[in-house]
Amino acid sequence: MAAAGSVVHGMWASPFSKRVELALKVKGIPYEYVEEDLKNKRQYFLQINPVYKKIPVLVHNGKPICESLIILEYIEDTWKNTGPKLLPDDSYERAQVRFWIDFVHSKFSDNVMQAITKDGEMQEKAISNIHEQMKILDEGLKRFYPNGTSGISNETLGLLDIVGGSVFCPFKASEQVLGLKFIDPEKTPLVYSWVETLRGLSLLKETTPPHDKQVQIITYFRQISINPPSA
Ligand SMILES: N[C@@H](CCC(=O)N[C@@H](CS)C(=O)NCC(=O)O)C(=O)O
Repeated sequence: MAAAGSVVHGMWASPFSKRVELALKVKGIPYEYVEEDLKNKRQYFLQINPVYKKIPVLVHNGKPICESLIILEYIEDTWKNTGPKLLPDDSYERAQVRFWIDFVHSKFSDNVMQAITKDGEMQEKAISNIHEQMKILDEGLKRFYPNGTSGISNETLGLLDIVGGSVFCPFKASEQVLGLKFIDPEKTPLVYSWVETLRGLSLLKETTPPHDKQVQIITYFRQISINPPSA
């Protein structure tokens, strides 16, 4: 018989697995966490995500669900009446939230990785993309926070906050390693105050990877990408 309960298979530095943990915590769903070794994937892990072979995977009552955004929707569907609602009731509003979730999910992580692992023109392009997308997001967020972000709390976090928090709360580590500012209080004040509010919440503190450990891994990635060890 399949094991009852929820198991998150993740990796400590991954915003994709952190957002799944955060959603379960917001809902108050107990779960077990299993750290996967992505350099040496075990047979069981390949069985639960045979298509993409990536974390996160949520195994609920023995059944695997893959891809972070699909897992978040599954959590909201499965525990609709448990804890706070993560999506609005109105279908048009839900579509708007999903649109900006997709934007945050798809526009930043790859560019930050490029900024960390490249130099010269490629790095400049990635940094300029990040600044451009931040401005677009700043405009987009006005719909959700017309009166500012001070009302956000552990109890009112929605899916957009969960995805935004997982992507942007760890940004300080990349900013420190690269000596840059990605989230500028003057150029994108709403994104800045959103992320600062999220950073102040205990649930985000619990699910954001430790700053020093992130600085270490980002510095390492940058070093091996810019100056690969000679064979
Ligand atoms: N689209 C996926 C992305 C997940 C992802 O990129 N996971 C990375 C870790 S951050 C991974 O498992 N990489 C292992 C590999 O590519 O072999 C999601 O949203 O869940």
